[in-house]
Amino acid sequence: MSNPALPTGILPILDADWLERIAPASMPPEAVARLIHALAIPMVQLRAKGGEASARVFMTGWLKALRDHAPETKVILNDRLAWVLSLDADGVHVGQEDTPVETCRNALGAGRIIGLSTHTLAEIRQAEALGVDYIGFGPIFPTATKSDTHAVQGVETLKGMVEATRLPMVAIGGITLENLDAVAATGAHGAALISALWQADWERRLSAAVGSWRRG
Ligand code: TZP
Ligand code: MG
Repeated sequence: MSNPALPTGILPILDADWLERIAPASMPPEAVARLIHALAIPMVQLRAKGGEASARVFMTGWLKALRDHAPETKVILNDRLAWVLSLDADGVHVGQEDTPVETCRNALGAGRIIGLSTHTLAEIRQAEALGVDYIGFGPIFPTATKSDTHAVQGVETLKGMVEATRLPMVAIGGITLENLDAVAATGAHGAALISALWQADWERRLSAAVGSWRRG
């Protein structure tokens, strides 16, 4: 069952590989979760592509910090369907090659959120038929954070896709504080960011992103 009223806006992705690479000592999960709460960020995604054990430690730790300090924020796990249930997260985000949406919906029921990555209008039409709650669309700009991305879409294509569907659309890929206004201007419901947020000055970056999205 899709939910067109799903709150999105800035969708921070806490990505294990990226966080390990930059490892800002000043980024304790509790402090990050408190700022997410203060900024009333509605949804966060946890993404850990590595081995089972380290991915589970990453997701468990972040989920606990968010539950303790940002209890209203929905927490979505990238791809790890089984852990959504065992860790009691709010939903799952899957790619085209991940666990099928039908399997996710059967496991999670109507009460939890399912997001699906899309890259073409055909995939968006499929997502509509599958009853996902929101779709990701991208990469909007070149990104170095994910290597196996599709061709860059650009904001004009994004705008066309936003206009073509009623599904909430979250833009992703290469989104920065500098190009965020152009993304907001397309009418997209949200923007997911990794590398532009999680830097040494993450507090300033996260606040600025939320502020500029809400003004835009
Ligand atoms: N999916 C498409 S692009 C991307 C993902 C996970 C990476 C986004 O990272 P960044 O650093 O915001 O470009
Ligand atoms: Mg995936």
